[in-house]
Amino acid sequence: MFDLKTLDKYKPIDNKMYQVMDDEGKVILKNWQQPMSDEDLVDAFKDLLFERTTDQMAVSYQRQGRMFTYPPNLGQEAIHIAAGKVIKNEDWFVPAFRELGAWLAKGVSLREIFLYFKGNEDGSRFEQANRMLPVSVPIASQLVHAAGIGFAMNYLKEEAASFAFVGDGGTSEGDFHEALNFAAVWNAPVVFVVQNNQFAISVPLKMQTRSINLAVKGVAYDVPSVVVDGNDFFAMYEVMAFAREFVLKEKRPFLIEARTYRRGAHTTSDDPTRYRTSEEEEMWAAKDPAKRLRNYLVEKKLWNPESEEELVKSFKKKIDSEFEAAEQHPEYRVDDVFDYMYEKLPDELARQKNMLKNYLSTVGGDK
Ligand SMILES: Cc1ncc(C[n+]2csc(CCOP(=O)(O)OP(=O)(O)O)c2C)c(N)n1
Ligand SMILES: [Mg+2]
Repeated sequence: MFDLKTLDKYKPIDNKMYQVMDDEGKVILKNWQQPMSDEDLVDAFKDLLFERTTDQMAVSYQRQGRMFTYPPNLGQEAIHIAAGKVIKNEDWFVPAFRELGAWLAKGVSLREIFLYFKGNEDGSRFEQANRMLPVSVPIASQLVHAAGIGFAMNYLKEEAASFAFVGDGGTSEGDFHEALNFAAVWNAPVVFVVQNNQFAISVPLKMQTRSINLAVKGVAYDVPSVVVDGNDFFAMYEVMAFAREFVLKEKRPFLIEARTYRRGAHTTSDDPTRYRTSEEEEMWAAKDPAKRLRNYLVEKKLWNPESEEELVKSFKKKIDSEFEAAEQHPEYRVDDVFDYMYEKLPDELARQKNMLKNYLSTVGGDK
């Protein structure tokens, strides 16, 4: 179990990484106890497979020209499933954009996810997800929202944490530093989760920072922090659960660096073969989070890998029908883009609206 003593042993300045399983799914800690029931663990693995299947299908929908863009999650799923198991209904979820499994756990529907990446703002409604913010496209800007929410939770004396996600690239933005500082000064119960997937589009981590790691960035702000193996479901689950308790009890933020690898492209518009080697990709494929958890379950006789194909088939059916429902959804209209901010549209925006409508009428776009 990850506790205060463990936190003390994994000081970011020593650059140690908290890990429970090795790359083959064998537990490497002494006197370690499984942190959840066998049943919950099998559920977690099914959730992971569901995320992976959805992700693969989303990439192929985009390739078929049925969706505008999509940021693949392949390889980062353990972080998302662990977060999904820890974040409670009353907690706030402040997303980046690459946390699919955690979104689903919070109650975002597949249909909304597909609508969003089809460019339809109805996909940001998150109707069944309590206390979930929409994606904030400017990188790291969501972190200041999370800090403000944490401040509010503390002020209102609510027992609710704010979970905020960001990538390694996002830690170079001013907003990251402002949010950490603000959250620490104002006793905000915020869990900052950095998914360090080694790249910000084509920029590798070594060109992103001279810091020894990303967790160490919490030290100067007095934000306790730790580096965790982001491909190790147990390590992620334990640290997420610890962090939630910690921020609520101590009334201060916590920073997690989840070390992982983006196995797919940045988005479907990117070609990673232009900036990374197949050796590196293979090295990380060997640390795959699904493989490690599957091996652990098989070893404990909790999982029959032969049943997986049927399960994935049933997932695919469900995902396909949700995608088809998203395709039937009414298109977003140009008027919807312009009509809700001002009572009377300013001249410049009126000009832009006309220009866009004229353009769309020539290409047959606006409905
Ligand atoms: C302020 C800002 N600058 C640039 C971009 C374009 N952009 C979108 S994603 C991205 C890289 C983000 O990298 P990282 O934070 O590591 O997250 P990852 O994509 O790896 O999950 C960039 C530069 C943006 N959305 N916002
Ligand atoms: Mg990144």
